[in-house]
Amino acid sequence: MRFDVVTLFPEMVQDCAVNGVTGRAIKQGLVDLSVWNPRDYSVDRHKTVDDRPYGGGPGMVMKYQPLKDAVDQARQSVDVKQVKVVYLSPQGKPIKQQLLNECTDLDQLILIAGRYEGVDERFIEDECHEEWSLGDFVISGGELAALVVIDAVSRLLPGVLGDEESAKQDSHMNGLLDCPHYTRPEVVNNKVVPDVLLSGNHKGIALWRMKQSLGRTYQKRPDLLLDKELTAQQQALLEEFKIELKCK
Ligand code: 4GX
Repeated sequence: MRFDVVTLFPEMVQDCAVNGVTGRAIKQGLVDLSVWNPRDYSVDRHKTVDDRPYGGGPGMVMKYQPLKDAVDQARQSVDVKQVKVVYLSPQGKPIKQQLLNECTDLDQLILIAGRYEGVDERFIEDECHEEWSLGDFVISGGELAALVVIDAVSRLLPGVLGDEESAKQDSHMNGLLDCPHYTRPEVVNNKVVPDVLLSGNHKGIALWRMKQSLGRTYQKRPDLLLDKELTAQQQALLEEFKIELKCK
């Protein structure tokens, strides 16, 4: 899969993406990343990419033309079918795992990382398919949001994670939070590892983990359970969790 980021800070994106899981995916050729600086497409001698807002007020607005030309170059640099252009902003649709899962079918995802107060609305309307948000808070530019998307989508692509670290076990992949994890030693601060995890009973371990996932989701993110159909077995496990909670 191919990612393109349109950004005034291309080094910020490149330098970050070369590390860890995304860096490995790029080296293995499973992911391609290109960056496009609107400043390179500015046509005046000062390389202007922003201007004052119509109607007045503080801050600057990114101009249409340098952004449009940068996106056009990103599009023309590869000949692929499934392309999506996404603008990252606090006005966007909140990013959820499901939205990112759907991106794995794309050939090319072009991410627009804005700076200043925003970009000319006509660019968003006419050149971007969707507008996405990390959440209800403000960061100083879209680069970190683009990096979040690249990281979260890359780890879903076949071959990027090994079988051991498979994304299937992650929180949110099944609409639930992850279960607790333990490693050696068996006792820390007088707390012991739950018996079942030492039992070697794989069926029992799987059931315990599902019960903990359901229980933790119920305790920490009850809103997630409203969107989810539980199986009869899952409902029973959650009821057990609630009873055990009262006994504590
Ligand atoms: N999830 N930002 C975009 C530029 C901007 C300013 C005003 C539209 C209107 C953000 C987020 C985010 C900060 C990226 C402002 N765009 N991006 N930038 N939350 O806060 O993705």
